[in-house]
Amino acid sequence: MPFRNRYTGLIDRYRDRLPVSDDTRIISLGEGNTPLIRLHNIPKLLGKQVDIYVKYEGLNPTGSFKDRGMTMAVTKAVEEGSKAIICASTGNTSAAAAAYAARAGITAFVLIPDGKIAMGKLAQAMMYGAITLQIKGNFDDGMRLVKEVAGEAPVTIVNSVNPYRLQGQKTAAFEIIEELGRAPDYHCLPVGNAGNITAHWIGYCEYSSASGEHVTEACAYCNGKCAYAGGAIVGNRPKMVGYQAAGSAPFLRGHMVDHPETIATAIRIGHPQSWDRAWNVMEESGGWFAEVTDAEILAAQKMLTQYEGVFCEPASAASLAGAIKDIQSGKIPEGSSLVLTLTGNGLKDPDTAIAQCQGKATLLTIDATLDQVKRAILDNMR
Ligand code: AN7
Repeated sequence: MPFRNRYTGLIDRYRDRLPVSDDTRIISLGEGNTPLIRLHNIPKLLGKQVDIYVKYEGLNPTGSFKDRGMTMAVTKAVEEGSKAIICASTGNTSAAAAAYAARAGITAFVLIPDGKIAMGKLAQAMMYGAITLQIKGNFDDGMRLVKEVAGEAPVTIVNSVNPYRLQGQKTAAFEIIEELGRAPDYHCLPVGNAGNITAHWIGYCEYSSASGEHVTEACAYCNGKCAYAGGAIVGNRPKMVGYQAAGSAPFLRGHMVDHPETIATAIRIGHPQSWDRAWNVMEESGGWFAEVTDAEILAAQKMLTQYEGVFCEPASAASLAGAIKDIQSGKIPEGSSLVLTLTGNGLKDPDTAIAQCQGKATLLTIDATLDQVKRAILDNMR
């Protein structure tokens, strides 16, 4: 007898809205179904009446939202007979590709910028057994090479230019609507290649529309076959807000950026792959792009851990950093509901976290004596 109530991943859960058949062998690690946590303390600190939820995507199997897209991309690659996948990555895509390839029994090749990915992500790619190519270049160089080599070698690209990636990632929007009962007023995400913001918009549009035809230009991938695509919008849709790191902000500059820099290495991307689609998302949803500095990103990351007990990686904190600015300026008015996607787990980047806390009062080195432990307690009660 099968165990009937087991959660078996997002493809199984949203099978009717994804491009799979009953015969498809699903490659899953139980991704999706991540917590939507209501913030209690930060809205009070801001002194604003806003209802903020964080979608903690760092609790996916490899620690980021990439698993949603990768379960679909690898499932379809295997179905189509592929024996190897390839991606360029700032770290999280490579971790997910490596894990799902291992699960499927195929080879993963990953191109990562030498020295510019967080330690946890490098450990993942290596442990899962991906052939890891560190290139003397950035993500954008890697992406160009991946596209070129895919024409000359038997490998399937699993970057978000692969249409199945966004199909998997759209399911985060489904989960949010199901949990809240409707879409939030604003949905804020960090933006690198802009695949995820596009995928969320596809998800919101599909869910909010009646049956019929294709509703959104951003949803170029479904070819009008979305189960929920339709002309009539029956539910609400959020304004989509995309935050970029100031040193890697092509959407703010209005053109590609050749030498992107930011401490949030996950979004150190100057040539976004979903450029046109993301602009369409903004136009259709009435949302906007904004930028945040590295200092603001780190402050937001610290705030989330210290005041809410939620540890995300720096890139993810861009969504909170940006939302705080837009709430404080009134651009996001009081009375609004917001969902912020926390795209990756804080454990991915221990170096940045430790560097941020080094020398701070919370890290004490003491003798192994009762006296010193007692003093540390009495001196440091909140
Ligand atoms: C934590 O892993 O592009 O705007 O190669 O890892 O959909 O690109 C990572 C992107 C946000 C940006 N937050 O998402 C990669 C990669 C985290 C990320 C993004 C990424 P997109």
